[in-house]
Amino acid sequence: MQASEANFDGLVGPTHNYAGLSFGNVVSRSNEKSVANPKAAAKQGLRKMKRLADLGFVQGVLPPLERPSIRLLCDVGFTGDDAAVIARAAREAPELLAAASSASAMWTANAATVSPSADTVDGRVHLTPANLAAKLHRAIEHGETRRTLAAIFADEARFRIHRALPGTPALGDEGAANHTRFAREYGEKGVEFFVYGRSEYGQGPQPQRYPARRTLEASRAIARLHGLDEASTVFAQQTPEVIDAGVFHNDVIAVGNRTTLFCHQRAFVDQHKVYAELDAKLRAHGARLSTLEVPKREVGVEDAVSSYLFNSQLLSCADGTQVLVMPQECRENARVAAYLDGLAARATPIDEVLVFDLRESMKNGGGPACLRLRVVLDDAERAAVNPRVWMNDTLFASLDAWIDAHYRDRLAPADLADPRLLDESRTALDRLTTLLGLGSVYDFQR
Ligand code: SUG
Repeated sequence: MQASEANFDGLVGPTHNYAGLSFGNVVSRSNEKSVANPKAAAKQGLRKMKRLADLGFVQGVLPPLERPSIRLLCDVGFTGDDAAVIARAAREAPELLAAASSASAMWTANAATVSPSADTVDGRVHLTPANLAAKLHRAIEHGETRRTLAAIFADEARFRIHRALPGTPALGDEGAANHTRFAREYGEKGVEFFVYGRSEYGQGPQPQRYPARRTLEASRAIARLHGLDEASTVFAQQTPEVIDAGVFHNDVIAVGNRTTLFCHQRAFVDQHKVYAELDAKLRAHGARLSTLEVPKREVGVEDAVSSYLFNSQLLSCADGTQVLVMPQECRENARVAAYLDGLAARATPIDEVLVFDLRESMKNGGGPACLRLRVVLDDAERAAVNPRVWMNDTLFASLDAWIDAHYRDRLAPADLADPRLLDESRTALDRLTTLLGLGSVYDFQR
């Protein structure tokens, strides 16, 4: 069956700010309390979507969630009307108000884990929203995410949307950021690769400094829920040292596409065994793994974390060549730039690079690959997706104007106490549901 990979990028929400909420995400912590520009952030993301759509890639958009989350603030005991809830939270628990206000749903690589229909036992596309249990501001996403996914992938004969796993450390799930799928052709059965930071019940090394957000147990649970078979799944552990160096998700140190794995030399425990298992399982489907490993003497783990080289998107063009979609920080790091120059001179699975300015998201530790959720779809499945979310000239123009109309160009931590931000955000999202034909997905619309 003919299939292609669609990338669904998260539209950056109107409350984008730098609150330092993610211990272990060293880049975002270093920008804590700096002033954000939500309008610029949303436009940077939108321009990436537009350019990739213009180049012929299948590009969709996922909406932001309702923030600040009055629901969270009420759940932790603040009462009164919305303005009173915000005012009391700002006074008594500004960190909870910050968690309730994060625009973190923009990083849709964490929205869900997705298995294409070619891999699953019932022949449907399976999506499991990630519980994101490691961080409060992210743990409140999955219920709303599930609702928006259901509005976009509504056809239950083709799409199965699970509930998130129970939100507890043993089952910490970070979604597609720790999942890659390899296959000769998108529409053929492939090998699904789950990368975890630690095991709750098994033995094994653990990071010492920063938390490992995803567990082996969560990975196995997703594989079971999606009906994947043992012969076509591989589970690998992230090197604990790289987590301690700021690699809080696997997509900060590795990216895969079709039969290519592009990764750092220190990405996985028993790295060569991991390659061998992937290759062996791919062979059963008539494919071979092609690994492009970056040696640490050329690019250190710190360079990978500060440049986000591996948080690039690796995309297949219609002619079979592959492009690496990277953030401009890669050009600004001398070692990474030198590596990339060397790459251009060699025959590798990467044929071209495209560079984007995603500075606002990058300062929170979110690069090109964090901003997208990959969904492999065959032609019939693609036709069953809500058609209004596909990026094209018309949608670009209307979203660009919508951002101009509703977004601030400056948001400092103290501004989160401003009750007008809630009204502005709701007005924007209400309009957005019309633009994207989503119906009433938000609490405030119900
Ligand atoms: O979960 N940053 C996000 C970045 C997520 C990146 N996603 C992938 N690697 N796929 C996180 O750490 C920072 C928000 C703040 O501090 O304001 C934040 O949540």
